[in-house]
Amino acid sequence: MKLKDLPNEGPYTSGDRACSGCMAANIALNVMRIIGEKAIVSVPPSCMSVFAGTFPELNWNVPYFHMQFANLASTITGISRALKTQGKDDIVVIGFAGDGGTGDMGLQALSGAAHRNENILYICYNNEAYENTGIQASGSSPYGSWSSTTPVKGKLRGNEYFPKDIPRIMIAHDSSYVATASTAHIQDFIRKIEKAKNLRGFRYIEVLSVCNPGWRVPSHIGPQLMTEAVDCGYWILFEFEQGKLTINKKPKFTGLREFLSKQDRFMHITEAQIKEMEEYIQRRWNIIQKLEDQKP
Ligand SMILES: Cc1ncc(C[n+]2csc(CCOP(=O)(O)OP(=O)(O)O)c2C)c(N)n1
Ligand SMILES: [Mg+2]
Repeated sequence: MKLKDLPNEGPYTSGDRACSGCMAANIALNVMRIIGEKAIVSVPPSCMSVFAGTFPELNWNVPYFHMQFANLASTITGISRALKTQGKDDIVVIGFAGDGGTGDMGLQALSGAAHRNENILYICYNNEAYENTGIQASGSSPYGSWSSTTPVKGKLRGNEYFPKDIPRIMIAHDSSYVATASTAHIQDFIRKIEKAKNLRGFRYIEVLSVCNPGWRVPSHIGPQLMTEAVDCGYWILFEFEQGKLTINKKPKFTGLREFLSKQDRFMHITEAQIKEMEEYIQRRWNIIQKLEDQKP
């Protein structure tokens, strides 16, 4: 489907309380424009649960469930199995969670669901921190980034760890479908959500999600940053299906410095840290390229 063919609105309605320019809201809106009304949605504690999912002001025009932080994948597994028992095969059961709810707190339930190939679509909007509770670092926070738990003070230069690679963890489960995406690459995004809608079994899509207060950036800059993230290799667009990985866009490997310099969470970053990030990007690229070369 082309962007122009999508309905202007979907079952994620306008009037949420997300920050201006929030890419997580943009992801919810666009996923639901593609999936349509035959869906059941569930969101654990996160920005998305706060800005769109507090009764009686829900933005979801489909059945919606909120649960505890660690058990999104188990919750949607239960919903999916109940639908199967009822003989209903045309409803997409979707979980949306942040990176903390996915790669840290929710990883155990997520791993179990992937291992059992549950019939669910799990979408992680990765804004690279526990943003909702005041910008604490998560396992997905980038190296060198400032957060309220990775301060910049004296010898402390922000986050000392490199992010864990959740899509690769999901690939290791040999899941039915795993993809990374960005709404700034909208045609690729539409294709992946459509594909996931039509597939059955465990599907995982991780979407980069700029957070203006967390990344310390102005509210208009999200799409530009996500474009730059793909160009410099910071965010690699790929998909894994039936044991085969495909890279969807080869990075140019230029512009990392400019990408970082636009975000005040990296305001303090040193030359040595930039070099370490460049090396990390290259290391990860080499691993993903090797996965692409592997035969299913
Ligand atoms: C067991 C438990 N621990 C902590 C919290 C508090 N809490 C609510 S949302 C949140 C952060 C969620 O981070 P993430 O999943 O990345 O979503 P984001 O806020 O970035 O959208 C935390 C720590 C909670 N609700 N439950
Ligand atoms: Mg987050």
